[in-house]
Amino acid sequence: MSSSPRVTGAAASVSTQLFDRASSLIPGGVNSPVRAFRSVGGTPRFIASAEGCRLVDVDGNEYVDLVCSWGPMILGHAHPAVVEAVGRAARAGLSFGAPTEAEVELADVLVDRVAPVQRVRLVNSGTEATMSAVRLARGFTGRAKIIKFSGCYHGHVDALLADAGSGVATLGLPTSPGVTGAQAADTLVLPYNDLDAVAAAFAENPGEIACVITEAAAGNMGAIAPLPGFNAGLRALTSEHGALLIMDEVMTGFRVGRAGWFGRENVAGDLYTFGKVMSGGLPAAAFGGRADVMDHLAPLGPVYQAGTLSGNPVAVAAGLATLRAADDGVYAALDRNAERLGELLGAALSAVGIGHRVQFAGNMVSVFFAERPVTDYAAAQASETWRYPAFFHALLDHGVYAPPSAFEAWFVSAALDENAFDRIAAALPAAALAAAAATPEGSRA
Ligand code: HOZ
Repeated sequence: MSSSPRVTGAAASVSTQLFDRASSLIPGGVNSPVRAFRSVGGTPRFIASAEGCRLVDVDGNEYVDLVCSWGPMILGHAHPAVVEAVGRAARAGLSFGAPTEAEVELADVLVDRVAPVQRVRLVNSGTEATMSAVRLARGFTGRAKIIKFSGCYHGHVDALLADAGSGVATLGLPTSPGVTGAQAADTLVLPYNDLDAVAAAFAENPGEIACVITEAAAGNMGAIAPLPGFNAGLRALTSEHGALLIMDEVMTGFRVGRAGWFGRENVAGDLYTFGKVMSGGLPAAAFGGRADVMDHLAPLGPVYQAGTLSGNPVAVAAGLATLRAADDGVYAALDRNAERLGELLGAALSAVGIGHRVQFAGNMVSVFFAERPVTDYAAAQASETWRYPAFFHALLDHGVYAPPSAFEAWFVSAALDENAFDRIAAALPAAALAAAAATPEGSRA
């Protein structure tokens, strides 16, 4: 680590000045709600640059990054091979609205890595991927109803916002105004990790359920891995009832292993959604799956889906370079770094005697202030989330950038080095003490 975080003096920081200005121009001052620090208090840090495992804000403060742009940056920031590929692609033209060779190559890599995926279509965001996959499932089956799980987040798709995780959980919203009753009426929301509830829903809605959509391993209510047999049970129930299983691997895909969560569990979905890592930090995503299902998409079939910037050559170049660099060594480093982070978190919180669970979903990590394992959204909500703001800010003050929400996973990169772990280890005792001293009434301005 080259420098210590600066102690801010009386003058307003540049981040504060920018946030004030942003707040008069952009709702809440941010372009995605979790960034606004609403649930932890304080002012979001405006980032000036990033390299490897470190972020530098506009005031010159340096942080060890444990958010990694919410998952994509498995190689660390500004990886030379990715930056070079992006530069080369940009110099060859930013967008054509016509097919390119590179998007065929990216599709080939995705199909090669995840065995149940036979066809893919590139889109621009994870939201688009899940929205399109659900439309396709409905078009393919001719059924309207869908099952999603409380605390799972599949982007800001109208039909999927009910009881969602991520920012919806962070802000404590049950759903969103603007989603009409009709848009949500066909969404059945069930508790995560509860196969009996899924079986009952199929029994109560015979021949009506088009699909079950699930995060392959939940990461948007904190990290909550599926209990053993849960995903396999979803596979069995959907097959039995003629519904499709959509595995949302936007977060887990190509992060928790070469073949994402599928590679860890070997439970095949009918459709998959991907994003984040597969576009190396640029805006691109994908959905894919069984050829007979995907071939219902226009222009082959009647289910319409399109995008002017889909398969954008610069985003595709970033994704290809990232996936080509993401070899077994990178995945081993990610797992090792997650384990090491978990050990440090556990040791610091144990030392101050607060009830906690350090949980993993592959190499996504979470801290729950809870006495028992957290296996669903109700348990995540029941945890002592009021301890998190103090914990978060103590880490931030010591140069460690954790997610500004108790309901988000922490993401490691393969670029974390000894110096970074030293900083995390040095920051944690104060953070654990701050969490221990927190009260349900206390809040940080
Ligand atoms: N959990 C979110 C994405 N999976 C965080 C990113 C955001 O909403 O800004």
